[in-house]
Formats: sequence, C-alpha cells, structure tokens
Amino acid sequence: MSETNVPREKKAMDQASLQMIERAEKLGASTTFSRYETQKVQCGFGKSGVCCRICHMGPCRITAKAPLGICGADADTIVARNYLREVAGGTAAHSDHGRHLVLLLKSVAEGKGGQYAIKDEKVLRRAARKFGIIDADKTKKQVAGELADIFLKEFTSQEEHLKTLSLAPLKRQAVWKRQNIEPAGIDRMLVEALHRTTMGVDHDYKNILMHAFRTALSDGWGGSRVASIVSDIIFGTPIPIASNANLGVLGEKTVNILVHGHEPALSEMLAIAVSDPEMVKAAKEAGAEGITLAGICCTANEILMRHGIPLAGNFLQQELALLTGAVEVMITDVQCCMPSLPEIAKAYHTQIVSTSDIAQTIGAVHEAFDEQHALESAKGLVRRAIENYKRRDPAKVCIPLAKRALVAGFSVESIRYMLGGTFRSTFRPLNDAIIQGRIKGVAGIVGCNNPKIRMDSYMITLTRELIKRDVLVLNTGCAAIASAKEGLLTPEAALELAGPGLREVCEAVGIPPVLHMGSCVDNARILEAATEIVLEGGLGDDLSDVPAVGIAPEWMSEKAVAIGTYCVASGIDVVLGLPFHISGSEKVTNFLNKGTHELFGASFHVCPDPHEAATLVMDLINAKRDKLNINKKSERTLLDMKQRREAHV
Ligand code: NFS
Ligand code: SF4
Repeated sequence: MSETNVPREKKAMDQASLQMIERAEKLGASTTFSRYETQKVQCGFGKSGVCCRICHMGPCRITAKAPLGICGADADTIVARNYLREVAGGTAAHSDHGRHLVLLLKSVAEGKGGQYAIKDEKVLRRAARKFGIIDADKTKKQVAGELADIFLKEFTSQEEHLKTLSLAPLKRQAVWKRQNIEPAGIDRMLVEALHRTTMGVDHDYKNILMHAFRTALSDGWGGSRVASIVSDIIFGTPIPIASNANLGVLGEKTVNILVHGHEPALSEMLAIAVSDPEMVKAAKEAGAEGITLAGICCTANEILMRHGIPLAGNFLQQELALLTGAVEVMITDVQCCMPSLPEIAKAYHTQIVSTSDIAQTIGAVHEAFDEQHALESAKGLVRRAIENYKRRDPAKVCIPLAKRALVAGFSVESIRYMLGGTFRSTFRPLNDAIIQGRIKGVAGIVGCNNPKIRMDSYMITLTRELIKRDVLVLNTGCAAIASAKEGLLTPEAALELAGPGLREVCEAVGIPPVLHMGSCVDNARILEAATEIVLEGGLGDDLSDVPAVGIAPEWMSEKAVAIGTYCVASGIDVVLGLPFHISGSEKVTNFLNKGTHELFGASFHVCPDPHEAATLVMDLINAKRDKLNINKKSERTLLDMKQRREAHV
C-alpha cells in the first residue's frame, strides 16, 4: 500500500507515467514508487559503503567508536572492496551478455545457428581484419568462426591482455600499460575481483581500486565492445530508423507483447514472428486488429535500433506498463526486470514469461528460449499472447495517450555515413564543427532511472541545457528512452531547442541534436565514436584530449558503476547525478573524484542538480577546448566599409 509522502508529480515528469502511478495508488498496487517510500530511511552504513559482510565474524560496520572491523579492516578497505564488487557485478552482466552472443556467432559459423545468420558481412570482415585475421579467400562462415574464437579467448585468456584494447588510441593504450591496468581475460578479472575482496586478501584501498579500473576496462573495451560488434554482425548494423515511444504505443485493440531485459537474440526473432502473416491472421481470428510488439529497457533499444519496434518505456515504467491492463504477455530475459512483475500482473490477465534459465521469478511462467529453433520459439510466445488476448478484460484497460516520434539507430557506422556520404564516409565534418566551435563538445548521457530522482527529470533538464549550449548529446540505455519520450530524438528538436551552432550542423546533416546510440552495452559505441574523433585528427591524440564528458544522471545499477569506471579509465570525465556508496572513506572518495585525474586525465564528479551539472559539463568541455587551443573567439569579425577598403590595400 502506498504512503504518499512524496507528491505524485515529484515521482515522474511524463503524463503517461503520472497517470499510471495514480492508477496504482487507487488500486493499492505496490510499485517501485510506493516501495521506495516504505524503504525511505535507507541504511546509512550501506549508503556510505562501510558495511562489511564478507566473512562470518561480521557483519561489521564502521563508526567513529568502532573504526575497525573484527579482522582489523578499516573504512578505506571496506569501501574499496564494496566498490570493486559492484564494478565486478556490472562487468559480469555486460560480459555474460557478450559471451552469449559470441557463442551464437560460433554456432552460426558451424552451421548450427538455426535461423540466425551473418547479416552484415562487411562488418564481420572489417572486425576480423582488425584482429589480424586474413580473410581473403575465406568464406564468411570461416571468418566468423575465427573471429568467434578470438572473442572467446577474450573471456578465458589467463595472461595475455585483451585484444580489444588495441581498438583504443595508442596513447591511451600506453596509459593503461603505465598504470598496469591492462586486463587479461574477462573471466579471470572477475574471479580475481572476488578473490581480492574475500576476507584477508587485498587491503590497500588503492590497489583494490586499480583492479576496479582493470576489471571495468574488461567490460567497456572487452565484453561490451564484443557484444556490440557481434550484435551488428548477426542482427545487422543499425541505421537511422523512425519509431515512437511511451506507453501510448500499446494498442487498445491489438495483441500487446512487451519484451523486457537485455539480450537481443530472442527479441530479434520476435520482431520477425509478429509480422508473420500466419500470426497476424491468428490475432485477427482472436478478435484483435493486429499485434503490437514493444519494448522496455535495453532489449527495447536493441530491436528499436534494428527494426523500428516502438519503446514502451524505460526502467521505472516496467510496472506501469502492466498497469495499463492491456499487456497480453511480457517476455523477460536478463537484467533490470523487477521481481515484482508477476504480482502486478496478477490483477490482470497479463502473463510474465521468463525465457532465460539464469533469470527466473516466482509467479512467472518459465519457457526457456530454444535458440536452435528460435523462430518457432518466438512464434510459440506470440501464440501464447494471442490466446491470452481473449482473456483481456476491456473494463480494466487504461492506456495513456502519450506517444512521441523518434529517430534512433546511430551506430558509429551510420554517423560516419551521415556526415560524409557513401564514398567519403568520415568523421571530419564533426571534428571541424568542434574545432570551429559550432559544436562545443560531446556529452554521453546514459544510464537508468532511480526513484530517488523524479523520473527522467534530471536527464531531460540537463539534455535541454546542453543542446542549448551547442553540445551534441549521445544517448544509450534508459536515458535514450527518456529523451525519446520528450521528443528530443527528432531532427525537429534541433530547430526548436539547439543552440545556433549545433542547429546548423544538425540541419545540414539531417540528424537530431540527441543521438540514440543503443543499449547500455553500446556505451562501447560511444568509446568507439570518441576514438574515431581522435583518429580523425585535430582534437588531440588521446581520448582525454577530446571535449567529451560522460554523464549518468539517474543511475541505479552496478552496470552503471562499471560503465563510469571504464569511462574514467579511458580518460573521459564522468558526472554522476547520484553518488556512489563511498562517502565512508575520504581516501576512496578523494581518489575517485580527484586522484585519478593524474593517472587517467579524468575523474568522477558528483552533482545532484541538473542545472549545476550543465555548468560543470561546460566547464569540463571548455577546459579541454582551452588545452587544445580551439577556444578562441571566431575570427569572422564584421568589418565596416572603411576597414574593408583598408584591408584591401
Ligand atoms: Ni543500463 Fe539497460 Fe536501464 Fe539502467 Fe537497466 S535497462 S543496461 S542498467 S535500468 S540503463
Ligand atoms: Fe568484519 Fe573483516 Fe569479516 Fe568484513 S572481513 S565482516 S570487516 S571481520
């Protein structure tokens, strides 16, 4: 039951969500918003990171009176250990997702991929050459097999450093070498993270934190990068595509299927299955007008980018979507799917179907996804939804009208193409625009929502402020969905909201001022874009030279901790709207928020206010511009007639 200490309008900013939150309150349904209030007095020890329950002499918690745990661990050790374990959790999530895709690529190469195939051979061959595979005279399956083997080694390598590190600018690679944080195999890094943080092993907070950077690099440049590359090979490289966002994409008279989670393999097949004439016919026979497939969280981003499937909502909207009473089936895979979903679904005919053996919830139907017979599996789920449509109670249906148009699909490939055209595809025009100051810099706004912040409000306020100040914004994950709901992912948004310089560029190229680059593993695409900028020339020779900032305004997940950590290790400053759980150690806080600047040329910055964050981001960008010596005022001064005549002599 919800206590309403927080006024409803402080919980979300979009009308659709507010309407559904109101509905939940009326029905007495428990949602994140009401549970947040019942959890309101959150544990101060947990918040400051000084609670340790790593061994069973504890749990121990550090206070002024008890400055040491039973084993003698101090706050610095405990806070650093907890932080490393969070980074490891996030890295594991992204990387296991990556591994799954690599195994699928291997199956495809061996002719055992069922309906999956190599959709983008060009990207396959280009990736293969980058990793030293000589692909001439080899079939695409042979190349795919060799590439899959190289990628699998990225997980298992014991001593050898990750090959994907070579995708970074040379100067950055040298920084990693100098700081001794080049990761070996991803699995090894994760095991080592657990080993170091178990009782009685690594106690030097700095040594622990350096392994956090090493582990995070194995995510950003390893697991996540591999996930993006392989997704493009198997499912196709995204190109700009139009669609819609928010709960209003659900159909009043259609069979509504929601996909939710992260791994694209099943949703890719669902996207195909729902347009199968046989399925559409079955839906009509059941009395519906058709089938609507829509997504929540990153699975949504994946199929939006490749098929234009609409976005139903982001993280905090997953329960709200069910409260429409119009969802036949919600199909979950892994990550960010709340355990509360079956409980909410109970009030309706809605079925929650889990599809991954490693992600099951009591109350959900479990139907393990059969990759060997992927399309059949997907069709089975669609049939289940059609069947369930007959049980929908129209009296319980309430779909908010909200729906906004969007353009997504900005892979680095497609940005390069849009900037330069087919024959001269290049980042040059972007670099020139930054050098000339028409675009001041680039901001990656990424990450989740969190009930601690009015849903989407920080992300949207900051995004508007930045594009007004001529900063090009790159989005992934739930931040991209927030922008979509606000109509910021349209070329028209540039005309209305961007500063004059950014508007000019957006108009010339035909892009929105905010580019949707994909899911959270696709933050690797942001690193790729930053690398392209360095390689294109004129903006320094390391990622830390580029006027670019990463921002996680409303983050909540361990994955966001890993992402922030690899960004900083990559030389990109990171602004957090919510702090890490590290305030219990001054040393850890200082190291992460200042000390890393000397090591990597970047650090974390915590800023709870979006307006102040906009100023901070501009300061960070301008500092980089000053250093590059490109911050001079434009030399195009207007001359009067007399001056002109003088100039001609
Ligand atoms: Ni990213 Fe994507 Fe969203 Fe946060 Fe969850 S969906 S992986 S973790 S909540 S942005
Ligand atoms: Fe306490 Fe040390 Fe055990 Fe942690 S490892 S629970 S601080 S005794």
